Amino acid sequence: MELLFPLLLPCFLFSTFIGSCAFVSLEDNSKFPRNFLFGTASSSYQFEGAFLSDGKGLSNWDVFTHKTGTILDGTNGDVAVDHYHRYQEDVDLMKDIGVNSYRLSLSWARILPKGRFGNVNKAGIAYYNRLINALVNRGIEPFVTITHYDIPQELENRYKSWLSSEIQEDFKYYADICFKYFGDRVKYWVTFNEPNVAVICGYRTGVYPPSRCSGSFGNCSYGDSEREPFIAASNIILSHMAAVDVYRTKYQKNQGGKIGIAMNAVWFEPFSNSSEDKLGAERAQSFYMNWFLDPIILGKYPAEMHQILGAELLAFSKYDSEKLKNGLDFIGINHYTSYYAKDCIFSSCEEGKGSSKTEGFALTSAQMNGLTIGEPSALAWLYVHPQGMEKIVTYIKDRYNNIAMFITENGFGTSENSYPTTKDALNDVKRVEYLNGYLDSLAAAIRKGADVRGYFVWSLLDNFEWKHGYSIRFGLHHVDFASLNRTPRMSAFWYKNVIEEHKSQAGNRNGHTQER
Ligand code: PNW
Repeated sequence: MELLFPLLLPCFLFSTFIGSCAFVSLEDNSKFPRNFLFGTASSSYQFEGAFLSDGKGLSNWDVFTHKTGTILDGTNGDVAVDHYHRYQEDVDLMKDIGVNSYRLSLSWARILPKGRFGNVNKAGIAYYNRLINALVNRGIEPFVTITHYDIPQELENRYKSWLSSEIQEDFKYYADICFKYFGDRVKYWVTFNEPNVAVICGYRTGVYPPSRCSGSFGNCSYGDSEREPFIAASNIILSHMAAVDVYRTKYQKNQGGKIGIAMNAVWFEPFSNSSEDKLGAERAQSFYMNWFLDPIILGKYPAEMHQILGAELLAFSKYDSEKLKNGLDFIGINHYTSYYAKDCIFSSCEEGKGSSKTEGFALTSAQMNGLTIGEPSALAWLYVHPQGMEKIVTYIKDRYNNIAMFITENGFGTSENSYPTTKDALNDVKRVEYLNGYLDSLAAAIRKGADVRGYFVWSLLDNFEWKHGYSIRFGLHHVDFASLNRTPRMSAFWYKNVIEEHKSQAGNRNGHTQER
């Protein structure tokens, strides 16, 4: 937190002379804008359970986890943390922490068990109404993701889901229903969670459903790792566009909400100061995050992608490009980790992950030539590098003209095995250090002008962590997976303090603060 002081000083001097500061008034020492959303995040498949209750259809994740060998600890989300039945208790836990927002996702198969080929499941709508009302009644803003990886299996069976342009029609139909039933109370919509991860894991490495990949990219029975990710991505981008179009033309004026997308955002640090590695890091970003954000905001894929992939990229038609521009109201950023990036065009890289044409001929890794970017964690992909938060937010701010941003996820995973007893598991010092460091780094970006309007910790509770099942825990609350009892960890108390501190500082302001 001390880190901020040197950053505040010039602004303070400046404001003394001309009366106000460019970004946030610093008469107070508040680190975040007054109406900042502090929340926790979750997703339907990882939290709800009740996988066949009250008319819900099967999702792609239900089917995938029921196959042997797909999930490392052999578990599935049939029960998960039973949020479906315990949401009221969970809203109480949020209230105890003092959050003013909750990021949740809707299960498409709970609302439309067979996509647009069947009826709306009224019991599914009723469940989300109960949950949304419980939140709103307690002053907690629902921040709703329409799809967080799970889709009706029906769409996979009928036409191979994201590989077919038919899905655009289905997604549009589903999004329309969400706006219609919940839009009177939901003011923040996220169309997709991490489409870049969904596409890479589903169609390049094949470790998520529909388990498609080829060659050295993974071990799948079918797929084409060099082509299919780009087909799936283009259908997701056009589906996003279709949903935004429906929201803007039919609902936004009356309902007054905002709509965006949440990307997995890794900071790629050039491995050396050479211009080749800097360009390599730039390409890594283009092939990972800008791949989706550029078309949605700027109307076209990054130039590097066109140069390297040519026709395989499936460029958008002129009509779609025009429609795509300015296709969101805010950018959701899921940020956890940073990697080094190294050029593989001018220098030779080892064959394998990260260095292929499909990844822009850039090698990305947390460890390079004996250097590690930060402290490792229980997860092979997560390294602690708090500076990355300020850097990625600043990068997005500069590239997309400081469009409104939300940190839709940030969190730290621990392994069940690292704690011998539950008591130890509650004493999550490492998580507190991680979150504290990343939040400080975010505050620095905001002080320098980034328009970030909220921050969500992943996650409120331990939950079903995809490939890792229940062996990796991300919760501010520990969950005993046998009894499903929830117990707050040290990090829950830390977060409560952060929010209280913010409230008292924001409350002490004397009117010089710029409203956001
Ligand atoms: C996110 N990476 O996934 C998801 O949105 C959550 O559902 C998930 O539980 C959470 O993060 C923790 O894993 C990620 O490679 C997938 O940097 C990949 C990465 C980060 C997050």
